[in-house]
Amino acid sequence: MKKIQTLCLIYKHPQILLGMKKRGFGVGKWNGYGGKPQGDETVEEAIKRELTEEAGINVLDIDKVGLMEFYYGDDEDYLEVHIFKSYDFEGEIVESEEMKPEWFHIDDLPFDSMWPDDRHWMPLFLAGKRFKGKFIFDKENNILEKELIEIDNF
Ligand code: 6OG
Repeated sequence: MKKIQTLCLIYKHPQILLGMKKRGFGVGKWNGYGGKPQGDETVEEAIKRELTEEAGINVLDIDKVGLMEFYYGDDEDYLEVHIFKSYDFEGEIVESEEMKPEWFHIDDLPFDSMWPDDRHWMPLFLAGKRFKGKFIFDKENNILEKELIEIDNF
């Protein structure tokens, strides 16, 4: 079964905001902010809410840049992750129970402590491209298969 998820990276050149996931899925990894839509929320509404709940900020612009499918081990479910970029927000970034925020220089991203797919699509993200992909992971979260293509638009 498909599970929809959202992910947003705030980009203030030359830095990107990541959060250390403090609990749940992906704990101990640096990642963008995000989560699943609730009720009949759109992915755009969901990502805005998650950024408010998890970082205490209100994003002023969001642009969908990526659409990824992730398959894990022999899990029957797979994730469809909608990836967004935001350049602007209002409010003061705060640490939450879920995420510890930190700005990283784009030349010094902590890929060793991020999901292994990120190092593949991040160059496209940073170059302002849009992309679609599919990654299959084994039980240790190593990449077994990957597809990644640049697209013009969604
Ligand atoms: P909660 O279910 O805890 O949010 N996510 C991934 N992010 C990246 N960069 N790579 C992956 O590759 C991912 N799989 C899931 C989506 C989970 C958050 O983790 C993201 C959500 O933002 C496998 O609410």
